[in-house]
Amino acid sequence: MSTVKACLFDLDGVIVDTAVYHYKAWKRLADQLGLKFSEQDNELLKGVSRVRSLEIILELNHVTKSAEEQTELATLKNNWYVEMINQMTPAEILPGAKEFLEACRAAGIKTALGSASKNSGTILNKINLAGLFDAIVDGNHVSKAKPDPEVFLKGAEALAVKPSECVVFEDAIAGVEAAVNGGMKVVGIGSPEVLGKADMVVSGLDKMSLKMLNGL
Ligand code: B16
Ligand code: MG
Repeated sequence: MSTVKACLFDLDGVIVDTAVYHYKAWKRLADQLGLKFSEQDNELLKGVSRVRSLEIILELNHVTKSAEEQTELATLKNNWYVEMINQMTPAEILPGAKEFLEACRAAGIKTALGSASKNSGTILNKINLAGLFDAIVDGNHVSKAKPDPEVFLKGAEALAVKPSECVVFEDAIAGVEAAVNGGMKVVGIGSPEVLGKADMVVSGLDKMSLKMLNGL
């Protein structure tokens, strides 16, 4: 591809593993409501918005709730989740993430966050990484969830680069699809069996180098 001018990063599953906290908070809610919710079910919520996550849990249990109740339940879950992420520290940054962000910036490659989370600001401050992003686009700035490319297109716009000059790093299928739909190259973080639509798949940012961007 032409020279890479920007790297756009998903948050949960790429920079930190907040899925464990999402799971604990959703599980607490499910238990309180007498609903089933397993760690395997939690996989379905990765990269998915808060509202949609609750809908999925209700659907799995064949339960319906009014829009008002859903808002209350999602808020309750988020309060528990925020209590946990407020305790996060830089020790929770996934291996290689900080180093790769620093390498990008040292090479003049711009960096942006592209996350579905409305709590990304809190998380980045707690893990002390906010300063390594030139732009932050998250669930507070978009109206269309991944696989819609909105979050990444807004990131490219904020960095004043073309989509074709961007590489996205994503751990969720919907996120990989969002990048492809936006006309961007994408590196999947996880397993090739799951993230088959990505241009390249690595197990984590510790396995990534700037050199590898040229092969995309
Ligand atoms: P919040 P990402 C996503 O983050 C999580 O993967 C997903 O499980 C969560 O439901 C979503 O953020 C919304 O999070 O409730 O904090 O707004 O992977 O897009 O960085
Ligand atoms: Mg993710």
